[in-house]
Amino acid sequence: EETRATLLEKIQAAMSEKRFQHVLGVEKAALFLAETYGASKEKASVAALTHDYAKERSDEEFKQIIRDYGYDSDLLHWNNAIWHGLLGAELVKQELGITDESILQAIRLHTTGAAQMTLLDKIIYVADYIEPGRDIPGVEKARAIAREDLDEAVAYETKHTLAHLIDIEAPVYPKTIETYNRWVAKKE
Ligand code: DGI
Ligand code: FE
Ligand code: FE
Ligand code: FE
Repeated sequence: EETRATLLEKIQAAMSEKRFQHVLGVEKAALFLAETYGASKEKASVAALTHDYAKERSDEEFKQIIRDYGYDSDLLHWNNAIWHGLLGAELVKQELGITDESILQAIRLHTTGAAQMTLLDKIIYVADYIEPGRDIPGVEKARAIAREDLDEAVAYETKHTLAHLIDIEAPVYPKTIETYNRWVAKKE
């Protein structure tokens, strides 16, 4: 177990000052959501602080992790956006010594969400989107929804993220579609 100060030092050393400020903002938002919805504040804090730990690693390092850890080679065709959480969780475990599976899962799912999400997964997914430093269009609406209904906030974020990906003609990761189908799509 690391002290908070040691953990913060390692995280700060792994990223730009701008990204470190984002991470501190996500922690603030995650603590608020944990308080509001009754999750562990300790876990929300650690997951928030570590969620983008690996974002500045090279594509080569991620490709090596895909090979070394035996991930499906289809993952080789994706990019940093998809790798930094899913594979970043392995680096958080190895390098920061965080072994709590619920925290590692929240890190893995923070970019795409998932059909099945725990309270902690939802908190990190939403906190990443609404943290005080974000200025994406609609973020004020997302913050207002997140104060009232966490599942609605997951749906709002998922819908707007997918709409943005389609707008810029980015490839959509299958898990992102699964998240959309579970949390946004109307049941027939
Ligand atoms: O790491 P952050 O910038 O704090 O935020 P994030 O991890 O939620 O998202 C990182 C990027 O990933 C962001 O530009 C949106 C993008 N993204 C989310 N879902 C998908 C995706 N990119 C692609 N190509 N496909 C997806 O399904
Ligand atoms: Fe991220
Ligand atoms: Fe996000
Ligand atoms: Fe982030």
